[in-house]
Amino acid sequence: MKIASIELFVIQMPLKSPFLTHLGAVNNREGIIVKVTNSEGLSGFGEGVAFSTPWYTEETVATSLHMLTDILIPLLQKHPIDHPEEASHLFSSIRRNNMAKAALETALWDLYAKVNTKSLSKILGGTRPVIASGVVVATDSAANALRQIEQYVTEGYQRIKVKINPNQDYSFLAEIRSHYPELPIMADANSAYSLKDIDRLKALDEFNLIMIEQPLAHDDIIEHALLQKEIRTPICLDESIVTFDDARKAIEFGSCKVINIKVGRIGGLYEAIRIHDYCFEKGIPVWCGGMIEFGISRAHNIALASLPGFSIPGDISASGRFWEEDIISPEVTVENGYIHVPLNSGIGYELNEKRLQKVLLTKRSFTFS
Ligand code: OSB
Ligand code: MG
Repeated sequence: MKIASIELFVIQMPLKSPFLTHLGAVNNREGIIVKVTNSEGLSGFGEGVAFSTPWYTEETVATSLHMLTDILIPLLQKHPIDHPEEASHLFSSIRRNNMAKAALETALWDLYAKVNTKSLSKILGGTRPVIASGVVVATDSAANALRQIEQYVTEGYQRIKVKINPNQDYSFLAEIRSHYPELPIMADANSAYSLKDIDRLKALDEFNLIMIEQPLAHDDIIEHALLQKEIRTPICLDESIVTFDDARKAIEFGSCKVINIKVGRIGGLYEAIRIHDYCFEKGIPVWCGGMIEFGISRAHNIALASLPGFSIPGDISASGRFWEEDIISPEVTVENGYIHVPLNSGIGYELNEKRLQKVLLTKRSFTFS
């Protein structure tokens, strides 16, 4: 992989409607698009999924830019690599900053797939021609949630995830269930509860949720294991799983029965495959999480979700779920609840240069000798 240049594009786009959790609202999405070009003029793309502020993890767009500019790209300039897996090993000398690492690592995977004229799905070991699509409803009233659910069910989404917290759980879910007794529904708490809330969480068992995502602290594995013994609803961990070893320990302790894999949160596709393979062996279902992302990260998620262990519909919705116009061409679409896994080289979507220019805030370039 003879790299000739790397470009970073910081972009910003308004969401069609606010994304509300108990941690705050996302109205505008800032992100980083990474373009790695080799000596033959082929380009691979990655996306930095950190938010503008550190509400979900400790990283931000600014910390990612710093890590890429001052640490990760210089490291790659000093140590040329032949395979994206080497990038993952190279970056392991740097503590955390997983979203910054993944932004660059995923671009290298796309480039590697393109050099080998194979789809990224094939390169990663994907087996599914289509992936099942789920969608997230993140709003602050049952009335709004019902309106959105009705629309998404009509659009064919196979599974609905709703955001819950102690001010919006039992009666909120009861109202939704009364309208949709059979719909596959799950709830994501983004760490809104503590072990004091055990009875509150136990009461949610009656709604037959597919799972409850990250009820307790963002960095906890121990107390989730205690909670899982008390509730019937399977626990899924999101924020708590930052490395392969976190996944291994969570499964060994019984802290969860399902794992949400987000490429950015765990530092790249190599780690994602390791966690997938381990969970597959242990019979733990995984699904691909979402980060309110633009089309580049969405495309990487589609390739990843084509692996055999991704047996539950992920938070991989259409480009149009969040954006008036995405930065890729064609846009991601959902047909009868499924997204087709592209067969062409790399991520299988082109960057929409015109749209990129329209939403561009700043650009940085790096040349390799
Ligand atoms: O907790 O899964 C989460 C979005 C941003 C940050 C955290 C989470 C989410 C989502 C996924 O719920 C939204 C999506 O991209 O579809
Ligand atoms: Mg989550």
